[in-house]
Amino acid sequence: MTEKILVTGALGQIGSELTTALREIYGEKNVLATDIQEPEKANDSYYEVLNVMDAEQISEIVSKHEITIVYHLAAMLSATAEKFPKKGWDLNMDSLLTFLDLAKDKKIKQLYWPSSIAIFGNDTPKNNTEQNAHAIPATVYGISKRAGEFWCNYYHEKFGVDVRSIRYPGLISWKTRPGGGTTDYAVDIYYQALEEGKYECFLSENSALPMMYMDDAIRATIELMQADADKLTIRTSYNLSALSFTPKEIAEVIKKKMPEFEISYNPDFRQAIADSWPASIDDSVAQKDWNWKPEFDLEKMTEAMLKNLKVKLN
Ligand code: AKB
Repeated sequence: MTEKILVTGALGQIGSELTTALREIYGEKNVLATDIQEPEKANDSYYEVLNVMDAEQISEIVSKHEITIVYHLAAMLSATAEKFPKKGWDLNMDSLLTFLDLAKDKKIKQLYWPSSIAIFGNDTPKNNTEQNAHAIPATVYGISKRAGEFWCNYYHEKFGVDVRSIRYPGLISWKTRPGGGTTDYAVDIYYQALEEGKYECFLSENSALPMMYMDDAIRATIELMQADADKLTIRTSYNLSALSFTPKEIAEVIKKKMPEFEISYNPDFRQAIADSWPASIDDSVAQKDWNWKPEFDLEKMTEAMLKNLKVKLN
């Protein structure tokens, strides 16, 4: 049977690229893109406007399109959720529970939901943070992702729901810009390097954070969803690692390609968020369970970002 897939947040940073990748595998008309924005902004022939806070609408769309698999990406990220805590919590949590209930009631057979390195907190060991490291999140976003992980595990254990999840690090991509995250600087820096020749960073020069190029993240997501269920030992969310760098280190690699590029530092409220997150992640469980392996290092990613953005911005 051909799968019918629903992607929420399909116009977002991950959603736009994941939708394209899924359509290459399952076919154009088997992957429904949904987002809160109006269709004219979507420019997509298989698209529905969907407010993920509306459980009834979700249920209607799932039955109308005979959806079997959902990638539920719509969420409020760390920096925005600190400004709108209650809204962030409601959006990130209520919508997840709606999809978990649909899976429990066998209306869909598989669910993907992204978690984040934000589940870790100030007391978590910073380097090579392990899968089950002590985790008291310091942000609303982190609290919602940690609680969501527990809900996923609970629905799996209690009702046999096939829900799978990855704790994404900061994701770096050139097709669609991120919005409202703390790791967004590592995308902005490439745009500003090409547009202005300089960048003022909202984090301090030595703030090391785990990061990943989008191509790796998309491949990881699809590989996890296609992995044998009996190989998976984690139903909260998998640690995933690719890169770890500081603003100073990424700036140095950009400078190798653009010697005139300059960076300055003016940390804001996002510094405290970054300080509460790990600097690097141990993903040995993902490697063991579903053979995860990243392909992009900082040099290779910088080359791809500058090359593609140059074309896009011209
Ligand atoms: C954010 O910065 O909020 C996200 C994340 C690490 O989950 N990119």
